[in-house]
Amino acid sequence: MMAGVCSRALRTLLTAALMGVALIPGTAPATYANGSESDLYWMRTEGKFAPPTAFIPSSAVTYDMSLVPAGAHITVTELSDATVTTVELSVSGLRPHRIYGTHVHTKPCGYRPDNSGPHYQHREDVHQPSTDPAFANHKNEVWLDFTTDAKGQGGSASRHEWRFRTGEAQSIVIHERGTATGPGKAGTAGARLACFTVPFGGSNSEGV
Ligand SMILES: [Cu+2]
Repeated sequence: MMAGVCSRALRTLLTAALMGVALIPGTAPATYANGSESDLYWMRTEGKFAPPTAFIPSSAVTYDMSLVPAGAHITVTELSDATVTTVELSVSGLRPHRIYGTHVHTKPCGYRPDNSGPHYQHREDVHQPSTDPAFANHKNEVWLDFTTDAKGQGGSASRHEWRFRTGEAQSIVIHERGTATGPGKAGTAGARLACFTVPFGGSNSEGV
């Protein structure tokens, strides 16, 4: 009981701290993480999208500069304890009034859009790519679809009662349209427009 209360207080505190960092203007793109030795893992990382051919490689790669322009910005935070994982995403510099499907994928971004691998799944579907709604759904995967405002800014958040398996969640992929949910197409969201390599934390156990 006490552990629950403490963990909740700590979560609030860390969320405030992460938000505080986010509010500092002019902060250089960087990653902050506390490591994953304990039950608690927090991480905040940001990036500026650049094409895969950029002279200075970026952890944020755009494959379609008309829909995710070079220079667009992304910030991702994760906060997990023994039982709950929350992920928050915010973007700016995208096309206005547009829905972008967005998910956590299993591999880091690469030169090609498919380098980021399939979606991270808590319970893994043996059939990949997985389009069975029993597996490809927002509870078993991390979906972070968002709609941009008039300025091209947007954001979303997810909450799951499980933790990532260590090393198996490594990127955020932004797709061309909102995520489908029907049989045979669940989890699909069109072309992979952009990708951001993210150090999601996890646990060697599956958590609760
Ligand atoms: Cu995806």
